[in-house]
Amino acid sequence: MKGLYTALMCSFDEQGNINEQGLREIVRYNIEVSEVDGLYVNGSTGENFLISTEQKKQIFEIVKDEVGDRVKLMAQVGSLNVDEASELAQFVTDLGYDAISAVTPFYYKFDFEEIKDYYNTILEGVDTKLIIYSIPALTGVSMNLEQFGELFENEKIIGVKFTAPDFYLLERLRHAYPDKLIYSGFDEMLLSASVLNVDGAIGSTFNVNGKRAKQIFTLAQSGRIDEAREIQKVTNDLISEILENGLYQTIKEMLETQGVHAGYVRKPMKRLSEEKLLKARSIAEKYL
Ligand code: NGF
Repeated sequence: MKGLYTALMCSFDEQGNINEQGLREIVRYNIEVSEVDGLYVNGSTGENFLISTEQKKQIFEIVKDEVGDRVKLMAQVGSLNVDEASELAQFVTDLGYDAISAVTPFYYKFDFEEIKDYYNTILEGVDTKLIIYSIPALTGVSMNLEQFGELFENEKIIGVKFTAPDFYLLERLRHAYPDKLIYSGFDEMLLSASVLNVDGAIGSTFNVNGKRAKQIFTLAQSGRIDEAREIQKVTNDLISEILENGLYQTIKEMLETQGVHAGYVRKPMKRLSEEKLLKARSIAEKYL
């Protein structure tokens, strides 16, 4: 399960319906052009929190059908509705996904016992292994070393997608849990995380920058830090431009320039203005 996973985008049409062909094209682009090791399906980048349970299932099915066994697949099933999360965990297990992942429960101020119960409930009755999805900036949920340790006591919890700029905690986690899988979640910090010996990374910008990301990771693993730093610099120039123009919308438009029908974002996300569309195309021309 180690390596680089694209946090997969989903293609939606103007009405917000799933564009199956577009989604299949995004999958193929990631596997055949970017050559990533796996796909992280229905995460933030997949606009997961904006779609219905049926749409989530449809996306899981289409992606598995398109991928087959070509790359590893992780399914983000986390939800404020634990019943939905459990249902999706069972659904993707039946489809043959390699692992599930679940975002920490958010919005309400859940205490740690509640968070632990959430994970154990999702895992009841399914054999699939789980990666915790920790993203404090969006969920407001920060966990410390001991709390991660308590979650890891459940042997089905095999790792964490660590999307935080806390390198002290990352180093402590790596040291304390050498057998757990740690994935870096911020693409702009991939080199720094790789130096701390993470097992892989999961990122939105890999949809268009997967090759560079893989180079950074591979070079860092073999100690070629100066070369990795050069590529992280170009990557961060690209990420800065993407973030300034609108993250998911810009990545979608960049994919469109490559003949991949990535489509539109779902409301309440807004579409790019004409000016920003042109900017997205010029970013693609510069970096792809
Ligand atoms: O999009 C976000 C929100 N984070 C992603 C990634 O951690 C999300 C990250 O790649 C993800 O994996 C998912 O879809 O669930 C950033 O977009 C990137 O580093 C640019 O900041 O923070």
